[in-house]
Amino acid sequence: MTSDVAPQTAIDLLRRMERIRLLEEAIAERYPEEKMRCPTHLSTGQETVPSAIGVALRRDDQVFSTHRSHAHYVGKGGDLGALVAELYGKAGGCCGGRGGSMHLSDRSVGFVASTAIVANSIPLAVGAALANRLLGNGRVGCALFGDAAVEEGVFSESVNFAALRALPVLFVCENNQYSVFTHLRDRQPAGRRIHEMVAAMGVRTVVGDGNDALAVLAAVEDAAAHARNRKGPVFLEFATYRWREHCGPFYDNDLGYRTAGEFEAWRARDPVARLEGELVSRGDLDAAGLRSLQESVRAEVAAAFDVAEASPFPPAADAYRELFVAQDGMPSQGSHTE
Ligand SMILES: Cc1ncc(C[n+]2csc(CCOP(=O)(O)OP(=O)(O)O)c2C)c(N)n1
Ligand SMILES: [Mg+2]
Repeated sequence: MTSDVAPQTAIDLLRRMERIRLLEEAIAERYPEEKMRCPTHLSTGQETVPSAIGVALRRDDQVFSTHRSHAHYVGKGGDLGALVAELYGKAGGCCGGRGGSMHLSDRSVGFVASTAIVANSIPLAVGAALANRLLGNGRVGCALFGDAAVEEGVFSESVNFAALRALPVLFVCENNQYSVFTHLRDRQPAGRRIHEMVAAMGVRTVVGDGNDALAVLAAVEDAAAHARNRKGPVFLEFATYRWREHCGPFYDNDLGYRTAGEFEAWRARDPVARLEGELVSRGDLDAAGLRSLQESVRAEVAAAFDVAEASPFPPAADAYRELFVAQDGMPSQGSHTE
């Protein structure tokens, strides 16, 4: 029940959503400075699911992400300075400035990897879940992905194996209806509902409104308990909407692949504003408390850009470090010239 969410938990959820919103808006604003030289896929409008994952999962549960990775990292508790420095290609980035926007990794918060190839981190989450089961460590693996990922073969293979072995893994689909410019209706047969397709594979499924943050949190908490209690994987599908262009800082409603009316209808259901209103009406925050939360997040975002600006670029020789694993299983420390 969403009303059961404790005030501190609800405020934690809102703080994560504000972090994503304000950070992504700052990235969009500062992108034209050309200090962030990697492509960026922003999640403005899609703040709910990554934040709920971060609140519901344990710090050592492992999240695997996609091209749209910033929000997933921030939601899981990632360091804002380490993220922005990574976008700047600086040594202080979470991957030493060598990964960029789509290749984030930070094991200290259970954010194992993000990759740019649609669906290819899904089997990694299943592999982590298999290891967790064998090690008996009680951790849950979690794959976050978009609606297009379910069209890749490896998605079905991963779900099948996880179902067969009842692995502790969550498959979390942020269904924003689009794969770049192409709507679901042009990619999948009429009448298909993704969660029904997955349910037919023998997996517990949940479908929900991705703009209803408290309901999303309740669903993820329930799913995580299910997976952790050895009851098997859960597939969760949440309806959401990307406000900005697929890749980059701008709006692209002028391109014609979606209508301004559709965009406005989703923007009117702003998930951040909705949760703000709910917490005030629940009495978890008053207007002053909300303002001070927003101000503290604004300060965190500004500090993150300061960290990125102040961090040095990595030395050129670092480009070759840790690319290969030697026979002893340790990362190679030397340069590789092949
Ligand atoms: C295997 C593969 N095919 C195509 C692409 C090009 N591509 C990058 S993102 C993307 C759209 C993915 O859509 P979705 O999974 O719904 O995520 P969203 O961008 O909507 O968050 C595509 C087709 C890719 N990176 N990998
Ligand atoms: Mg999509």
